[in-house]
Amino acid sequence: MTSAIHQTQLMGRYGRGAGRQAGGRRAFTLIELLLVLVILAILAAVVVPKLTGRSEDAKKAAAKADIATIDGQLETFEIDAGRYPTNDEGLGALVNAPGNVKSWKGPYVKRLPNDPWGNPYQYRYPGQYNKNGFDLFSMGPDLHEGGGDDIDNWSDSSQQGK
Ligand SMILES: [Ca+2]
Repeated sequence: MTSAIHQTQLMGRYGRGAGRQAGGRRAFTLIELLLVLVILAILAAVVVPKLTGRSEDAKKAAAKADIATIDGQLETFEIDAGRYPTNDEGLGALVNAPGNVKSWKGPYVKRLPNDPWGNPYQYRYPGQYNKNGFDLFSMGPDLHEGGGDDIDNWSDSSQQGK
């Protein structure tokens, strides 16, 4: 009994409120839409140029950081295995033990990262540039070796990415 009365009151309240709300909501939506458009315009004007201007620099920095990380993992592999991975084994030797390495203590990395442009990092042993070690590099934004945009482990870091 009480709940029935309560329900009617509630319905009445909601019923009247809904009418007002519907009218109010339509106006509010327009204002909201304008606000959102204004905010989007401000964001586009302020943030987008910064992002596009810096994204290449950020990618190069990310590639350098990855190369430094993988470099360290290869050194750890070398300490355990007594040698660097061969060209055939490649960087995969950091994830899965090569059959002939008994002292492998990996995985040294769970999953090999791709470079910021979606390509695997390139590994070469013995190195063409690092004669006593390995070459490790990203082919860079042009997706090919060379072209002056590679990020590698043999260039003077002040020259990288130029
Ligand atoms: Ca390149």
